[in-house]
Amino acid sequence: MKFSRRNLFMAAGAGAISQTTAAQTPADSPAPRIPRASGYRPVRTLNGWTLPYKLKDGVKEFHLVAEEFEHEFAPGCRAKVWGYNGSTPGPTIEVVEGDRVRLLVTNRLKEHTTMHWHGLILPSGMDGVGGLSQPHIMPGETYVYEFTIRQVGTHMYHPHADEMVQMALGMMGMFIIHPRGGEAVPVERDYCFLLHNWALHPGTWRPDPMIMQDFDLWTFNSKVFPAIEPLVARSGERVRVRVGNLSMWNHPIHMHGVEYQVTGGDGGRWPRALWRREVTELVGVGQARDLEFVAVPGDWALHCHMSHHTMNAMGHDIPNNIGADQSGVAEEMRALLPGFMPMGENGMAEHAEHSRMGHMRGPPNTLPMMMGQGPFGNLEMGGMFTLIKVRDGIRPGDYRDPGWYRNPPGTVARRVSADPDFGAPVRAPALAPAAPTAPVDHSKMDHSKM
Ligand SMILES: [Cu+2]
Repeated sequence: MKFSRRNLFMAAGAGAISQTTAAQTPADSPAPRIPRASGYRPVRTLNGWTLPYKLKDGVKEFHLVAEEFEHEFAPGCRAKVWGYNGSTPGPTIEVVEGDRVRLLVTNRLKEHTTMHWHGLILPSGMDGVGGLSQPHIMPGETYVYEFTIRQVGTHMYHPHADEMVQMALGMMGMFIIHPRGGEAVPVERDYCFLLHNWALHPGTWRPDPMIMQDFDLWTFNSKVFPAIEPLVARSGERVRVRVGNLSMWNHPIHMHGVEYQVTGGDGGRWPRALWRREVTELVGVGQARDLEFVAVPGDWALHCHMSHHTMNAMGHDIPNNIGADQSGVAEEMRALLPGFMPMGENGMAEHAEHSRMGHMRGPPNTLPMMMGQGPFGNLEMGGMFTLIKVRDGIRPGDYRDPGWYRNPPGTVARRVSADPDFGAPVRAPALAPAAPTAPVDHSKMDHSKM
C-alpha cells in the first residue's frame, strides 16, 4: 500500500476538529478505531480502508486516483490490476446525509476513464457516464465532481468508460452514506465489502476481461479465503454487513448461526416493517443489501452459496473422475507424466489434503482450489468465504482475530461408531434394475426412408 499511517492522520487532521474524519487504519493494523465527533460509527471495510478527506469551506473533498498496481488475492497469487489509490476495491468513501462533497478523480491509466456514483441522486452532469454526462477523463487529467448528498445507505462507485475492461481489472469501491442524526436502531459494528470475480487464469498475472462466466477467483473485497479478514464481534452486539455486487454473477450470501434481518438495499435502510428474516439473500449484480444480526458466540461461516464461488482457480474442462477406477492407468500415466497422481475417484476433498502436504504443485501464481485449515481439519474452501467470530468480552472497536472458538463441553458433534453398518437407518427403496436398451443395428436400417 502506498499510504502510511502518518499520511492518513495528516489528511484527517486537515479537517476542523468537530469534523475529524474517522479514517480507517490499514487492514493489517490491530489498532481499534474509535468513533469520533463526526456523529456516526464508521464502517469497517474488510481488508480495506476509508479514504480521508479535507474539509474546505464546508465541503468534504476526496481525491481518487485511477491507476495500475500489483494486488495480492492471497499469499501465492498476485496480479497487475487497476484500482484506486493503490487498492482494489478503491478506498471506501464515507459521508453524512446533507454533506456537500467534492470528488477529484485523477486518471493515471493509459486510457480514458470516468467515475459513476452508483445509486447516488445527483445532477445529470455529475453521473459520470462517459460521452453522455461528460467528456472522458483522458490519461493524466483530473476531473472534479461536486454535489450535495440527499440520501442514505450502501452505495458504490465504478467507471462508466470501457466498463467491461475497467471493472474486470478491479476498478470499483463503496460509497457509504450515514444518516444525519443517527439511526433509530444503532449497530455496534458495521462491516462492508464488494463481491467481484476475476478471470486470472492459472499461471497468468493479468485478469482476462473477455470472460463472461467461468471465472477463476471469486472475491470479497478482492481477496479470497483464507486471506479475507474475519468479521469479529462481541456476543450480543448488533452487527450490520453491507454487501455490494459489481461482479458478473448474482450471489446468494449465506450466513450460519443466525437468522439475519435484511434491513436495507440500494434505497438505504428500510422502514422496520419491511425488514425480513433470512439466512440467504440474493445480492444481484449492481445491487447492495444490508444484513443485520445480533452476534451469537462461535465461529460461523459467511459465504456465497454458489458452490463454485467458494473455490479458487480450477480447470473447467477436465474429465469427471468421480467413480472411475484409475488403478490400472496410474502406472502407465506415471511413465508419461512422472509424479502423476490419480485423483477425484472418491470426491475432490483429497485436493485440499495434497495441497496442504505440498504434494501437488499447480502452475505458478495459482492458488489451490481448496484452502484453509480449521481446528478440526481442512476447511476445503476458497473464494467467497470467511468467518464471523463472536466471543464474549471483545472490546468495542477491537477487530483482531480472536483465534478459534472454544466450544463449551458437550456441544461439538462427535463420532459414535466407525462401522458403516452401524444402526438401522431407514432408507428409500433402491431402484429396480433399469431395462436394457436394445442396441441399434445400423446395418438393417433403410437409409433411403430417412
Ligand atoms: Cu456467488
